[in-house]
Amino acid sequence: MSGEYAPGDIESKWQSYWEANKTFRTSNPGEPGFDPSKKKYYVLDMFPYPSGAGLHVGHPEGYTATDIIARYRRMRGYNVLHTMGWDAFGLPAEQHAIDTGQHPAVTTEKNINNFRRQLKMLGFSYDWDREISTTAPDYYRWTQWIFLQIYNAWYDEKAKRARPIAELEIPDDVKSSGESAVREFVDSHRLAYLAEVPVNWCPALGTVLSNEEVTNEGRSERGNHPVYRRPLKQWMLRITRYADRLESDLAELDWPESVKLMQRNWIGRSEGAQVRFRLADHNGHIEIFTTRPDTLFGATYMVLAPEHPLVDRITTPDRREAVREYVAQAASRSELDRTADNKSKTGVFTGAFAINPANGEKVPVWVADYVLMTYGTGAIMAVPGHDQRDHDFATTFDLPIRKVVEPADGNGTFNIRDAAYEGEGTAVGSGNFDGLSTREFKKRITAWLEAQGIGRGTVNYKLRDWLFSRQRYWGEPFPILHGADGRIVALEDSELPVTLPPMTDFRPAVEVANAASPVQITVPEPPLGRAKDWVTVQRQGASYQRELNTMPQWAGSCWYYLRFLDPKNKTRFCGRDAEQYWMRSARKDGTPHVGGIDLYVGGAEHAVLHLLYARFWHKVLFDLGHVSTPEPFGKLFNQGMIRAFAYVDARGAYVGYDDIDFREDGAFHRATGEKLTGAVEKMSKSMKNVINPEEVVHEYGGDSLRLYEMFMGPLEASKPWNPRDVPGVFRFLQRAWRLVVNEATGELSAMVASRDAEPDAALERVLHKTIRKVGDDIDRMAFNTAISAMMEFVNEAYRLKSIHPSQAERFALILSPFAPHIAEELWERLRGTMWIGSLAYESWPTWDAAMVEDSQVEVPVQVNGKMAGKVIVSKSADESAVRSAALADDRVKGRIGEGRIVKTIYVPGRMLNLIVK
Ligand code: ANZ
Repeated sequence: MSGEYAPGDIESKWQSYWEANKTFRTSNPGEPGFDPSKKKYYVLDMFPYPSGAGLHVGHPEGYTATDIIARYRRMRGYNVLHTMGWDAFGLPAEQHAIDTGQHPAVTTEKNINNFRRQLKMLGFSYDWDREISTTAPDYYRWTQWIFLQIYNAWYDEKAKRARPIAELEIPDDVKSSGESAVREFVDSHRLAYLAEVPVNWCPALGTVLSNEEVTNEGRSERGNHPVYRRPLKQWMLRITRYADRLESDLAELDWPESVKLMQRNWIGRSEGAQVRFRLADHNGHIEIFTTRPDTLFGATYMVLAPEHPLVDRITTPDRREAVREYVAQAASRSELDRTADNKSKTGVFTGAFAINPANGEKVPVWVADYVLMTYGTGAIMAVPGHDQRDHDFATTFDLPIRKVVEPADGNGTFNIRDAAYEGEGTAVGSGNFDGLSTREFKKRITAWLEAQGIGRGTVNYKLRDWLFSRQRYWGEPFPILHGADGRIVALEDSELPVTLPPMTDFRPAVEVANAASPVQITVPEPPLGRAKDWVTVQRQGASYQRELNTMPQWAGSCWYYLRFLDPKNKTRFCGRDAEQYWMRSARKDGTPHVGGIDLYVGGAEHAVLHLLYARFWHKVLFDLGHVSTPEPFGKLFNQGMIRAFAYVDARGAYVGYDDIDFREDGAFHRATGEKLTGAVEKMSKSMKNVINPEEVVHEYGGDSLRLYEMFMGPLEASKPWNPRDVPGVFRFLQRAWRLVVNEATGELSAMVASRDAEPDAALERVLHKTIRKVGDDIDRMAFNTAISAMMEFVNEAYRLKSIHPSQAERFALILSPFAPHIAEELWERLRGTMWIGSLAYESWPTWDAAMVEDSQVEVPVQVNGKMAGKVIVSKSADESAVRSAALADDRVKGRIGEGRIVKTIYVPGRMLNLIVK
């Protein structure tokens, strides 16, 4: 073999070796090769959606990080589970299939093959025998099974957990009302239910979208199409029942605080009180929800949501027409639009009044669309002095504004006429409660309201139930049948999977709006409706229709980490032993950890939805006894976004890298010679700054790509790709190679000393430090600094022009998690005939405390309290030794000048201060 560093050759050699020998195959408990004495480590990547474009540089970023950790942990003696699969259902696959005229199954398979090939080029140590795709019937069979678990469960508020629907107690009065009443009662408790709800209908995509898939501008995240509100019968999952647990269990998780905060905001827990206002001229009352019961004395009017059931009843005859008109008009606006932060508020007076329970005042009741029926009680007490929305409204309609909270800092310039004061402070204008702090007031008034029987403390959540139907073809079919009488029948487990019918025309019925034909906001039948043979099912003599919607893309990714544990299991979603081994973890004190996956790495864009939905499914499975931990992802890490320089010419047109000549003094257009301006941007085709990882691999090798992505900066940071830096890490690998291999002969290089020689002691010290640093840095996920340390080690070895084989071997071992191919090759060449096989399960090299202890310290020296210089002294040096070292230093000498030292203050190892007169 020739001796040059040829990544292409050695990388394909080792990839074939790992594949042929199943080097990274991982055994489950009970399987041959399983070692029960080892601890487990489950490190998971967010699996990719296999797009037609192939891998982008963001994928290898997180995947290299987890691969480093997986390889490192193996060497540290753990059983490591490290897997990869495909999140392959969903809109883009289908959109692509529609654009190209190919069936989504065909496109998806092609894309998966391409992704797999590209990932293998990077040498990731996945157990490929565990590969899964959410689109495979033997996978989605279990997605359907979990849906049935959810469908066949209800939430027991007392026990605070889900229970099988069979255990739901039916009240006697329901029982006595007959079978259909019982069925209705049961259905209304299921965690999956059908409901007519206002949905986000996107005609251009031909589907309903979840709130999360709609932008603040009311357009689809995907494709930026207009989205309309309309009512539709949809499958909903009762995630709201889990709001409190989803919120409170966050505290236990080792996640970035920013992600926890986003989830908390999404769940939107708010503590407050429900208060009844008696109607002045009717029987009955209006119940409101407020987070500020302490402002009750400042409530000068009330507002009902336009959809509130009381609106019709209390509106006085003279106001009826105006109110009806307003309510009709409000119905066409989306919630988003209604709650948008804007000063212009609309509304109408109902003619009715209610009584403020705090002071007995009569307050007018209005209808306004800034109050939503879907939050709290759908009615509010309006406190314009202390709520800006109410302030805007009161200003518009000339309603009284009253100050009942004085800012604590006594801000004298504050004027309640100009704006609401929303902060806390001291109560004023509140009768007996005056002078109380906001917090104290809240407590007292809530107790008072409770004592009066007109209110109570409550908690509300912003979280809504999860809309779970999509009107598309390329998704999991529901295991649900509809009877002719409207009855819903869930399939039995034995009837799964319900596979997608093969269709040639799977396009959604889309509408494109234009001036000539405005969109029709009626929802056409989903594409599955056209698979006539599939749709109708005969069962026990009756005819049923299959559910025509499919599940959203989130479904498959809600539980894939569980299937990885036991992907071939034919009788369960995953085996119990496998689940308990890989998911259960103990804290240092032996108590179980909330979540079983030891490390989950992915982009911050999944902070809310995927992670929240998966936690919800996991908790349902936990409640039903199918999994053994209450949380799936114990530790989460978000990688930063990789961006890249985009270059424009003087006209502002983007210029691609291929047309650029990069020189010392800047970037120049190859053809015109024009100097270009560059700025760091998100990678995008339109800005011509997309880096194709495959091209980088072809030019420099997979090891260099891995190393570069880890060397760019801290993993969590957003950072720009710099094409000119890739050769830098390539050269480091080449130097490491030449340290060991003679390029001309392919033999070991002359720098590799004889095995019989004594290893150089100074290099040995540097090596021990490097081993410690690289290990610590991997634990901290600070890969860039680990790489710097290895670079320094190589420099040191070059300086000495000699390295002992045992030192080179240990270097290869610590390099191996980062650049596994070259490390395997160096290891093999160093071990020579002593060795056959991979280094993947070698022990991580050890370091000696004595070897890494620094024997010298740097002590700052001050003269009269001002920094004068530094001296390097032995750790054991005493005051007089440090002082003489200081007096020998030119800068210190200069500072002392003609002066006389009258006092010496020495803090051992930290500081020397010379007092001079
Ligand atoms: C009186 C009040 C006084 C309020 C004050 C706030 C400040 P969060 O924190 O988001 O939960 N509200 C209640 N139900 C509503 C609905 N269905 N639609 C629109 N607004 C509603 O917000 C709770 C506050 O939002 C409640 O507290 C209520 O206004 C309003 F100085 O009540 B507050």
